[in-house]
Amino acid sequence: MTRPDARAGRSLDGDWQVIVDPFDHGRIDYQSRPTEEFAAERVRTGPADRVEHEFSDQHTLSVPGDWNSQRDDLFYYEGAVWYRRTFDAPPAAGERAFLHFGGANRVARVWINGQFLGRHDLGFTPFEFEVTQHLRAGENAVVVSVDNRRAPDAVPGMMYDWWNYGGITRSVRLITVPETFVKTLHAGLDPLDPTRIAVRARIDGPDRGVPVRVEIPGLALSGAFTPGADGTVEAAFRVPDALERWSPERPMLYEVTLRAGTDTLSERVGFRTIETRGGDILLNGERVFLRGICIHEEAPDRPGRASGPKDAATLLGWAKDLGCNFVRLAHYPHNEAMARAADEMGLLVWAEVPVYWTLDYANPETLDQAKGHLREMVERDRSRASVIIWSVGNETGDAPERTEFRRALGAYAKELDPTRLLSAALFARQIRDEDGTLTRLHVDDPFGAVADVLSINEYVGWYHDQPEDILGVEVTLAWDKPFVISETGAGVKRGLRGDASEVWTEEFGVRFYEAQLAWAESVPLLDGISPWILKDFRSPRRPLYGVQDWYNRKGLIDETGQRKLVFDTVRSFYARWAEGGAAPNEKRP
Ligand code: GCB
Repeated sequence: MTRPDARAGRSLDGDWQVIVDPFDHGRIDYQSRPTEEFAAERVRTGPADRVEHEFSDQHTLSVPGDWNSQRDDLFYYEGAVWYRRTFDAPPAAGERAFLHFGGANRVARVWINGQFLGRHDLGFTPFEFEVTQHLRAGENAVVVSVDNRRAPDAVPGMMYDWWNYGGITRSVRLITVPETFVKTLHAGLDPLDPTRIAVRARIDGPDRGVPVRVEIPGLALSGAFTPGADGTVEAAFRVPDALERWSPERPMLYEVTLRAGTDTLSERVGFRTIETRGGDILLNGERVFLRGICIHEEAPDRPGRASGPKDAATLLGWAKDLGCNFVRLAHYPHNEAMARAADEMGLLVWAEVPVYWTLDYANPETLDQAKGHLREMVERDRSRASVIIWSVGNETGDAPERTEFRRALGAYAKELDPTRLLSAALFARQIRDEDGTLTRLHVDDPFGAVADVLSINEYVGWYHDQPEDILGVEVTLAWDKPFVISETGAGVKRGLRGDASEVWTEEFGVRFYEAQLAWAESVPLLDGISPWILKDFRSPRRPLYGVQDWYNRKGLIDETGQRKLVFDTVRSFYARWAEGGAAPNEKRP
């Protein structure tokens, strides 16, 4: 549903009682038969009661939040945890109630008052259940089991470079709406005819055919429209001269309001166009260079997952300080507040699904799961002017079944939303001369044929070669399309000072970025760059004692929020590119 945060109802954030369940005892009995043992919420009623588990206020976890950062004994935990909380919400006549989860990683099963509502298998997108019929006067109880075990056929799969944070990681709300209500509301410029504003909505409930009013007061637009039999509203307005298009420099947003019967829902929407022409990315018809930074969904001021508007404002505020007009939200859909904040603050966004490294690419069910991620992310964020790129993968390689997988996903992205650009973070082919010197990066991953933007992750000077070896390296592309460096970076331990030849030192980092960005400046084909990464982040692949300690150290900022010297290195290049028009793509005619 659109704008769960703006709906009447109540937050269910806060402390939830929990039972940690490493052997799935709550779901499977000792003979491996299904049971609803924990969902039944048994409590000890007296000294003779032989129940062997119970929810209690002495054992709680905070929601939203991952469990790994809240309890030392759950730091490495991959398994099931059962959550429970109660609330009073008497059912009201003429109202409907929904239980909305912003996200839970990964498989969530939900019960209310002992009734199973359903499950959701995707760790980074919202889901909800209608509970109108299940609410009762007095106390109601919600039980959720969340299981973050990795699975070979899941998306993401078994191997990735970020922490597998488990839990109800995003906010939970009990939402109340009138019987007939505006379930979804999306608006933007009509991609086929940008002289028109298109508004699409879905009315749900017994009166879904009722005529609705759409209003955009800031543009003095309003009109009455009749939904189709399924409650779909398709409204269009001619773009008035007064419309100010959304851009990073002036992130203008307009209130779009839809009234259906007794329900009213508003969205803040920016209007802009995004397209490519030959090797250029055009925002509102003008060439744009993406001064970017990659971001993981980690909190800026505490360990663990980020969530909500405050974290989003801090993280994106850091990106603004860096001089960015673009952020890559890696490697999965971030919480809803991120793209909303990007809309408000004026940052272009690359949004991605966790199709990463090794997956069971030949398995149709794995593809279905990847499509699910994409569908739920697009459905949630399709009104965000900031979002310009849907990315369907990262470093998956070019084996035929992998390319086929991404092609299918790319086609699906275009079907869901033809208005945005399609990309994926690819590898370039490294061309070397006889003595091994890197001379050229050639981008010809077959996915490039269907992508709108060719993007590569490139770590010359960190995983191989020396930082300066990038200087003079030529880039060639198999297609005349925009070209972006979606990642580059080096590990730096903040505060570790030394010689620029010593890895992990701040000096090495500065050396690395000075070479990378000087080179970037010299590549006229380049349309953008997003270094890896804004902030150090937890990773199970980074155990090096005293240096990494389970953090990937490629952040420009460390895990406590302190900036490394590299922050200023990148910032000074971006300042120059923003001011003087010295961005690489402005050097071509
Ligand atoms: C990559 C991956 C990213 C890693 C990064 C690294 O290419 O896309 O997820 O964290 O490199 O630090 O190696």
